[in-house]
Amino acid sequence: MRTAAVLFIALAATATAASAQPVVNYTWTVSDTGNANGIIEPGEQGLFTLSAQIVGAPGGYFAGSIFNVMNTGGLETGTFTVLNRNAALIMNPMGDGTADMLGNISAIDVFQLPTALNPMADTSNPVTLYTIQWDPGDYTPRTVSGMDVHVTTQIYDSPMAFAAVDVAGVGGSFVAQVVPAPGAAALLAAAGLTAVRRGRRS
Ligand SMILES: [Ca+2]
Repeated sequence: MRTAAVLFIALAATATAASAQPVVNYTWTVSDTGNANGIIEPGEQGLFTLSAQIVGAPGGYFAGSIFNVMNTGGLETGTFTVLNRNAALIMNPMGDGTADMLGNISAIDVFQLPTALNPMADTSNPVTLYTIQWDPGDYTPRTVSGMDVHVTTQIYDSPMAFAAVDVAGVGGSFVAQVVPAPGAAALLAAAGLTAVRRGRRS
């Protein structure tokens, strides 16, 4: 009973904090260097793009973050080849997108000064932070996945703000498929459809 009561109080406190404080939600999109269908086919590299959306600060915009990209499955089987930051967010361009042996990328920094000091600031919300390119090396069929973890997250909480403020950042995750032949995924999907149709007829 005591544990349940403590848990309830903790949850209530969390809910209150979430409703009162701005938060930044990070989201990944997956594409590729070929036909951009998000399936990594022979000759293509994966493109993983991270965006940040501020919730709870009307007129606020992204200031910066230091974060890691964690390999949650199979990324060590290929190589991160390029890191393309949003051109507005290169005030402190630490971290070049190089992954370690385990496929993790550490301490990437994106940051911009406020519009009052920096007319080129990107005030989009959501805002695209960067794209990392991943070369699978070979096209053995497999699923790879990753997520972002944030050491810090800062925003300018209004259009007039001069100083960045620390807020909570909620990381996101991505999943991508590597396939051995062009159209393999489409063939697999077609085979699945055929099986479904056959199943319905019988
Ligand atoms: Ca593709």
